[in-house]
Amino acid sequence: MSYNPDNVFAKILRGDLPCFKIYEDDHSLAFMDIMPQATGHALVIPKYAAVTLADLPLAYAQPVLAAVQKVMAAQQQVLAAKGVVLMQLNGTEAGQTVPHLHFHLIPAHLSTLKAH
Ligand code: DGP
Repeated sequence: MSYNPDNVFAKILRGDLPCFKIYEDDHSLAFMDIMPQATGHALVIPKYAAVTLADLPLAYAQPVLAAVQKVMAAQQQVLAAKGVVLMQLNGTEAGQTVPHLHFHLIPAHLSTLKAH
């Protein structure tokens, strides 16, 4: 699938749409998910026009994963999350709704774990 620069995350990266930003560096942006699956559900996205993980050059994967690690550590510290679910959907058939690569970081609180 070719990259559509009108997708919502591209607009957030350009500053055309607001977000609740929690982390940013030269390669990545992290912000709160607008439809959280648990308290503290965050998204990490690369500042690279990739639709799926397959579109991300490996040179960009390393700094983006570093951002994922930082946000995950913050969730565990600030939210006292017992664990964090990392989810990443590739393609509409997989349930991907926003066509810009993103990682879901979903804190697993004790109450969330009990519900499963
Ligand atoms: P996925 O199904 O993996 O493509 O998940 C897309 C996620 O993006 C979904 O959990 C809701 C979130 N989302 C969609 N639009 C916006 C938006 O405009 N702002 C924020 N913060 N999150 C959004």
